Amino acid sequence: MHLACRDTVLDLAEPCVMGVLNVTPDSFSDGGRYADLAAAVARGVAMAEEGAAIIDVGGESTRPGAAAVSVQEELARVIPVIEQLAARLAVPISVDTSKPAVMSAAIAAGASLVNDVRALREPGALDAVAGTGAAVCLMHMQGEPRTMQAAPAYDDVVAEVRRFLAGRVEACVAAGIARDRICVDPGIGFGKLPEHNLALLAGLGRLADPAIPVLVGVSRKSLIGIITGRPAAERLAGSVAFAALAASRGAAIIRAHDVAATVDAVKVASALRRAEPGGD
Ligand code: 7PJ
Repeated sequence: MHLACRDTVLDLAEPCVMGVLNVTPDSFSDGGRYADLAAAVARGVAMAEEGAAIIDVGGESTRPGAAAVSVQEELARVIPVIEQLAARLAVPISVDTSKPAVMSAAIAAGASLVNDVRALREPGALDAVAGTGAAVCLMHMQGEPRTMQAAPAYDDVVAEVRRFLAGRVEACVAAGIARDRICVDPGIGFGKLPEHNLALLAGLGRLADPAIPVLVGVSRKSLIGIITGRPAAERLAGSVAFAALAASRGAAIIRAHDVAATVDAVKVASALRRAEPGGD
C-alpha cells in the first residue's frame, strides 16, 4: 500500500506517523509572528527527526467551540511555515484546512497532502486539489465543529461512516483524483460520543476498501480523558496505547502530537502484526 503525494510516494507497507504542527496563536504564543514562525519550523524539523513521515500544518482550530479564522489569517499562519518546511525536509508536508484558497496556496508553497476534516465538501475544494497531484485525507465529521458535540446520533456508526467515506472517495475519483492519492479517516471526536469513537476504533478494518489507507487521529483527545480521567497534558500513555492498538488493527497513518513515542509504539504494533499467522 502507498499514498502518492505529488512527486513523493509514501510507502505504507508499515504504518507511519503524521506529526501535528498547530500554528494557531494559542499553540505558539508571545513572541510575535517571526518568533512564532521560527518556533513552528523548528518543531516541524524536530518531528521529522523523531521519525514523522508527514508533518501536518494547521492554522485553524477545529476543536468544539473554536472561533472561525479568515482566509487571510489562515494563509498568514500556515504558508510561511509550509514554505520553510518543504524547502528543508524530504517528508511530505500536509496542510490541515477546509478552505480551497488555503489548499491552493499551500500546494504552491510545497505541501503535497491536503488533510480536510470536511472531506473536500466546500465548494471548489475538489478542483483545488484535483490537478495538482497532491494527496488528500478525507475525514468524517457529523455536523460542524462549533456544534458537533451537542447531540451526536447514529444507528450504526461504522456503517454510516463507511458509507460517507466511500461516497467522498467516489466524488474525488470523479473529480480526477486518482485512488492512490486518497486516504480516509473516521474522525475520532468529530460529532461522536465515546461509544461511537470506540466502535469506530474497534471496527477500523471495516471502514474502507482494503486498498485505501486509513488514518487515525486520537492523540490527546477527550476520549482518552473520559477513559483515564486525565487532562490533556497527561494523555501521553493513553495516546500511545491507542496508536499501537489502531496500528495493530490496520491503521496506515497515525496522527499524533508526541511523535517519538508514537513512532516506537507503531513499530511495536507492526512487528507483532507481522508475526501473526498470515500477518505479512
Ligand atoms: C484530526 C484532524 C483527526 C484528521 C484534528 C485534534 C483536533 N485531521 N485534525 N484527523 N483532528 N485527519 O488534533 O485534537 O482526527 S484537530
